[in-house]
Amino acid sequence: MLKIERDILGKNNARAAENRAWLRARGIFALNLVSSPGSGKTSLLVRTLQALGGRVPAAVIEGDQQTEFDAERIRATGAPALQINTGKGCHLDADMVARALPRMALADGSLLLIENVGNLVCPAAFDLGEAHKVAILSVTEGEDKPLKYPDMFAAADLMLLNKVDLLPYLRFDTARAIDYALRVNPRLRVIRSSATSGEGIDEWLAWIDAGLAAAHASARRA
Ligand SMILES: Nc1nc2c(ncn2[C@@H]2O[C@H](COP(=O)(O)OP(=O)(O)O)[C@@H](O)[C@H]2O)c(=O)[nH]1
Ligand SMILES: [Mg+2]
Repeated sequence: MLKIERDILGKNNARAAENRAWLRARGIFALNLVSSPGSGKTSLLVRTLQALGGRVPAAVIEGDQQTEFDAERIRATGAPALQINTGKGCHLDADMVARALPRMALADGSLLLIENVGNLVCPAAFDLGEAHKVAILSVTEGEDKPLKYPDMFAAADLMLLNKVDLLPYLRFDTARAIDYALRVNPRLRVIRSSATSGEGIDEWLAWIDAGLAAAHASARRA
């Protein structure tokens, strides 16, 4: 079992490194959005694309076990989206992304948003070649999730604490949730967000802009 897992992850890491080099050469800033189902990944992406308003070329890879629903929600904003259905699989892997990249006609310097399969466990172990994993935790999930599913929060560089518009209706201790997440990953950046009210979207866009600038600079050096 251990050997099989090592082989699978080793192969995935090699493919992810190829993706990372491919993206770097083109100055493309790629994010891997990970969370449990229903935390608001697609809603945040729609809101983000609307707020960007075409200012930056952006494209989306949607991962779900079944259906094209999320890709259709993205395309309604005018942004291109490619849906990957993983069937029985509980996460995207680097090879799936490698096969998607050349089919997407991505502009140099663009933003690539990858919505992973909703699952707080499997996607943590699989590097896709992204610049950062972004974990979304919604306030309806309970503040204990970073401690129960630490790998995901340890692998992420940013956590969007989403659905904060619902806080008045819940017993959710925001400070405790953030404290738990930081215990697992002291370097984690946290942004409180709401895809519904738009809270935090400016801060999230500023974080994206900084990443895009870094990706562009890195492509110029390459
Ligand atoms: N109140 C509230 N609802 C949200 C927010 N973000 C997403 N939702 C709702 O949560 C549900 C799941 O959202 P979706 O974007 O499909 O989540 P995903 O499975 O992570 O892609 C939908 O009914 C959304 O309307 C938010 O910030 N506030
Ligand atoms: Mg979704």
